[in-house]
Amino acid sequence: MTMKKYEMLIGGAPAAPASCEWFESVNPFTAAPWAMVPRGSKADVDRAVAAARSAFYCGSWRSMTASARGALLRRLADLIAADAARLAEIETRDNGKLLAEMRGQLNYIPQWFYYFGGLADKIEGRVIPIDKPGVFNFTREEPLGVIAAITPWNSPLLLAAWKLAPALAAGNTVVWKPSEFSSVSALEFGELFEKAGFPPGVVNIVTGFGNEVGEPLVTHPDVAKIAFTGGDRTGEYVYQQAARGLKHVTLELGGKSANIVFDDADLDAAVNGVISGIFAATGQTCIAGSRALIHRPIHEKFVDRLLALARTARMGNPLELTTQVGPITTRPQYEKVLDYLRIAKEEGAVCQLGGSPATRPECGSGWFIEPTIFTGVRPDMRIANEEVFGPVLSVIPFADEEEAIRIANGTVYGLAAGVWTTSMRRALVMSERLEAGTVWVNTYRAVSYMSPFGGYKRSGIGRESGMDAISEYLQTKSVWIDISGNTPNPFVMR
Ligand code: TXE
Repeated sequence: MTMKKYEMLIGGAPAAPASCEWFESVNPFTAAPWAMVPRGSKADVDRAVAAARSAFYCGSWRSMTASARGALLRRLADLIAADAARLAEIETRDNGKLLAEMRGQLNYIPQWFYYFGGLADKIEGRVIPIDKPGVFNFTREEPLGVIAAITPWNSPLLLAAWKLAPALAAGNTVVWKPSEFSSVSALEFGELFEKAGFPPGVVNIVTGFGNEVGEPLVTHPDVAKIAFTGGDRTGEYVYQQAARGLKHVTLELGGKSANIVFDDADLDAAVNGVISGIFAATGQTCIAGSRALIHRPIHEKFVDRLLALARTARMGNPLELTTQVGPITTRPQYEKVLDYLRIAKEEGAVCQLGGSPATRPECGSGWFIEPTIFTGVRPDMRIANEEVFGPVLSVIPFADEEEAIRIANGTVYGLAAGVWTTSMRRALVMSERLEAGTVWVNTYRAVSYMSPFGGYKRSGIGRESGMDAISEYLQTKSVWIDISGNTPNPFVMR
């Protein structure tokens, strides 16, 4: 079978890479290549940034009314909705996540473009009742310029939508670098911008590797802001590079989120929530509830229930709608998860379930790891502190609220947390004291285009989604107009 050879999107037209090289995109279920992705380089980044810059300063985008911009975003949303099933299948082939999950994401992605499309013409400045007589002072909210959007492989289009929708609504232009492991859906998605009627160069897509495309993009002098989702180590490096150019950044990084179950919880709901928090998406989500903190009085019985439910998980082909746990997306990630299984065992954690590659016949030649549950995990172990990004749950007992908070807040991360309790007081106290950008009470893994999302501590900087996100792509200008008609003393501050 010949594989489709893709092109990038630069200045509104398909673009072959300057390197004339392509690399294979590999299907994690079959471990076989299925598409050819352009290997971009600095030369392509330079072309894409130039196109984005020219679209920002010279093209029709600049002069377009905010309402027309919003209408374009909404038209794009309609096109995504019409194409959702096809794009979802492409994502599953590219990253091995369940088709059911990717369909859910693709059907939901249009909402980001409807929401931010609606917001485009509600970006307003203020008139300041300034303390100085004879002066009129007002503010304007202006776009930043060229935005570099850098996205990972786990939810390729969803995480791109979180950046593109507010960036475009605010009037910026974009160069998007998808993950080298999941670029195909991005390149297919790119075709929709032209169909929706976006002027050429407003959105450009350059594919390739982090060091060959990501880094030249981050350090490009004409890029105003970097909106990045990925690992915290890479995020830290990107932040350092961006600092040299004093660029704006939004960083959405990893997590080691605690799912905390109290003895007064609805245990049916809590078992379900803890299992979905770690095994949905094969644990490959930044918000994975990878630490289950269980109140001592119910620890034993709760672990039994977790094991019973986890044992029923159906693994296999992610394209089958009945599959519940799919493969690990990339070979390096698979090896990383296996490493952590070894580390956890060496540290003395007790493997109650899984702990090895899955050899079930339905897993074929994919990179599968059995859903794994460790008990006897101490908060100081590496398995309790480092992001595994796989189907691996660490269970840690706690005695009371104080200890739960201490353990939950005891890592370098702070992306999300779950609390399971029927006590209103406990829900409020915990949601206040947990150091996390999102706290879910009696639910887990809920996100919306309307609600701000982001991390505390090493989980990130800035917020995506909701009203907070638009200000991440704007800068405020203060305009002063003298209306006094007087000529003031030039030697004193006005
Ligand atoms: O991500 P990277 P990787 C975590 C997870 C995972 C680990 C590594 O723990 O095991 O990160 O995953 C681009 N300049 N998360 O290596 O490297 C890269 O090409 C600019 C959490 O796949 O962070 C890709 O497009 N860009 C996470 C993007 O950065 C660079 C999602 C993310 O890649 C670059 C994914 C550079 N120097 C992994 N180097 C989450 N928060 O959801 C790489 N990139």
